[in-house]
Amino acid sequence: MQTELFPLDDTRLLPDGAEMLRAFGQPYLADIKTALDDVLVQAPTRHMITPGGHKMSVAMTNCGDFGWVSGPSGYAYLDRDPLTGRHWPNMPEVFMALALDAAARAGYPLFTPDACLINLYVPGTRLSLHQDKNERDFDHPIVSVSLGLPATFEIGGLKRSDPVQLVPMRHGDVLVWGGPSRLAFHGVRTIRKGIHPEYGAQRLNLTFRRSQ
Ligand code: MD3
Ligand code: FE
Repeated sequence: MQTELFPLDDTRLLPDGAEMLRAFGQPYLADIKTALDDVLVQAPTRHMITPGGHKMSVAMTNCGDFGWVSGPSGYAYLDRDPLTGRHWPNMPEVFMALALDAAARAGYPLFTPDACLINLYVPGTRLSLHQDKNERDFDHPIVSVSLGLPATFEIGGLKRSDPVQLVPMRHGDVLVWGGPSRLAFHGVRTIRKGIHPEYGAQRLNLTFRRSQ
């Protein structure tokens, strides 16, 4: 049973096509931590530069066949890490297993991600409202897994000016969005101070995508 401490936790108001799977990652979390530590050694997180010339407060890296990168000349999915010139680390089996399991549960049994973007937040960090539209085919959903400190997602509509809904995300929660919600504006509110028993003063988010 889930304890309801958060007054704004009304996931019935999620956009059509978005599905919240509370604590769905739980059985995978121990193996995910081990695999993630290994990925982060091979491809450390870094603060990418936006096309507007700003340094992102969220630190990012990737695993899988392709990785999302941002730089002064724009956004792209690349098969190599520009920092090392090497291929991104392989997608760990436990990552893939969780992504496929969650997508199937949400009604996307054919989803096969080729990219996993790893976002690292420390308290004070936020991700401003944006759309994920650098993938080739928006028919594929995206699967998001939250780890460590809690966060509040802002979920809007298809226009930047649409009102946003606030949805809390906690360690082990999984959100799948596709169909009519695939291009919804979204962001992550400033992470509050705290210490997570496994991740310390950090939040990590995995987003599984089909980039090509
Ligand atoms: C879209 N990452 O990497 S997805 C990203 O917590 C990104 O780091 C978030 O946005 C993070 O591009 C996790 C947030 C999200 C939540 C709900 C949505 C995106 C959504 C609902 C509909 C569409
Ligand atoms: Fe996004």
